Amino acid sequence: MSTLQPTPEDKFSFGLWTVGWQARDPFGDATRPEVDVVESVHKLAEMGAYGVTFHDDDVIPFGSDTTARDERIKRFRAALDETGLVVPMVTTNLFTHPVFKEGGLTANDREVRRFAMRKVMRNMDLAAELGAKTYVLWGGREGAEVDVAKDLIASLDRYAEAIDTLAQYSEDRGYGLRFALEPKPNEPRGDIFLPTIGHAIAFISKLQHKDLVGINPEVGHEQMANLNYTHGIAEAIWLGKLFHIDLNGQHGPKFDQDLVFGHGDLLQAFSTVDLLENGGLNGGPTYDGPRHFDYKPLRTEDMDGVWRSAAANMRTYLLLKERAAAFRADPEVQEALAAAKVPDLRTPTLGEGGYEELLADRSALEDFDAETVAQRGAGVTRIDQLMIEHLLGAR
Ligand SMILES: [Mn+2]
Repeated sequence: MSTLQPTPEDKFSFGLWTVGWQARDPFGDATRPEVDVVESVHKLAEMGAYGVTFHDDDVIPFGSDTTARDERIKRFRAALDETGLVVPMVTTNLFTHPVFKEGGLTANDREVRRFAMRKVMRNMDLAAELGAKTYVLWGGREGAEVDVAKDLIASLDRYAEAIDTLAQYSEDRGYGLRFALEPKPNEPRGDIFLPTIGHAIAFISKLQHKDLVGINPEVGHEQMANLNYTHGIAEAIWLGKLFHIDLNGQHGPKFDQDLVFGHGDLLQAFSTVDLLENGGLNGGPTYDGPRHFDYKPLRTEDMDGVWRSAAANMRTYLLLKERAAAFRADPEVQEALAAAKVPDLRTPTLGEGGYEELLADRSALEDFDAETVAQRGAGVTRIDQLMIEHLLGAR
């Protein structure tokens, strides 16, 4: 079906660090050569992506002088102009250089914190220049291995100070950026601050610029914490805080696998796509931002495998979108959902008479037959199997 050919309307975007990953891991050296960002931009555009995202250091090597920096940016911009790819999101690398080993925005060392803040601000200038709308902050080194070697309360003060400062800077310069915090429970730090969607959203509620700050949840990061990604983004959508998403795959709680989207927990990938595409009030989309892939091509692969993995992310998303649409359109599914009272959950529990009417309703308590009602099956297994049958192409 033609719908499986990615087009810019699908809003697929990739981090330059994904296809550019040379596959160095804690136990082994790189298995692939360096990839020129210009080549990545062209390849991704040919494959039907609409955007690329980057950390400052992905485009401009750490420590470049102004001349080298300008030259790198010029080449990158030319590739964007040639291909029509957009830059919807930009982020900062506050984790690779050893200077950030004890933290960036929350390092104990104030000099490091001030450098980290300047590094973000400089890259925000570039983000705005390239038309980015979202600025992601993943605090990979914001955390600790030794709890008492960190003032945990002061860390949150400094984190909030940094994010409010960055938001103020964007406002003062007219950049119009929105900020998206990316939770992760651990790795590279033993424990990372703002470890889950819930922690991040609660943190945002204390910020001065809370309206400008939302989240960028990543599939594998929630699943590393044994949490349900679809439930997590549902809450973010409900709160108006799903500013961006990072799609990838993960097989349960273990190290961060960064697999291709759908190549980990496929059933949860299905419910994620179904929520994003069909979870709105009238069965429409709940999220209109980029479908951004943040994954790592397997270390076993050569460059051919890298480009195949990039295509696999988009094709898997489109396949799941197609299966989810077929599932929703199936009359037997609709009937099973109705039998399980799924649509009824949208009806408010109270009637127009409020709780007074509820108190006066004897059928709600005095005459309520809990024993009989408890005997009704909920009809969930039927729905589960119908989903599996659609996913396996049996319907
Ligand atoms: Mn990510």
